[in-house]
Amino acid sequence: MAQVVVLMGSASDEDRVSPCVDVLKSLGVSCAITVSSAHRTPERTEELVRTHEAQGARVFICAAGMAAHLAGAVAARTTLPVIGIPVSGTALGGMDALLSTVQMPPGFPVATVALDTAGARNAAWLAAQILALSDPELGRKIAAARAAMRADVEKTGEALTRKYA
Ligand code: RP5
Repeated sequence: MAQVVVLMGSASDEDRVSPCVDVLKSLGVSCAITVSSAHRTPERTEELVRTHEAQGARVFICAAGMAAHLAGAVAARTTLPVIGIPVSGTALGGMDALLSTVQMPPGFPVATVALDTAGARNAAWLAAQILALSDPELGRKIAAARAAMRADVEKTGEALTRKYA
């Protein structure tokens, strides 16, 4: 059973989305990842939502570029939280995907993160934080990871200070 389901609109999105899976795995969160398009495979998208929800998935993460309707299409079919990652790469620089993902009608939210890999990482962190509401051990892992990030900033900051002293 996957706690988090990661869908992307095309295999061409993979490089931008894969850091999401790395973060989920580092936190021990089980996930399933596949390709489905809101436009090219609407029936597959619907079936994936139905199947994973029935199997106990708790959060969907959806990444897409261009007219990025995948997250919205999933949000229309589930009451589970849906996180959207807009993918860049078009002449519009990703603004098309950002607006398509974020501008959902009231009642059907998509928690939209930043574009591309930065957003992919935060989608995983946000999904983990949602799961941690009912999983204190996961909450402790998230807190420990943040402590490590703080320590790293302090260490690199001090190294930089020494370099220019
Ligand atoms: C979107 O169209 C996909 O998410 C991808 O970002 C973009 C281009 O898809 P391909 O033509 O590369 O398959 O639906």
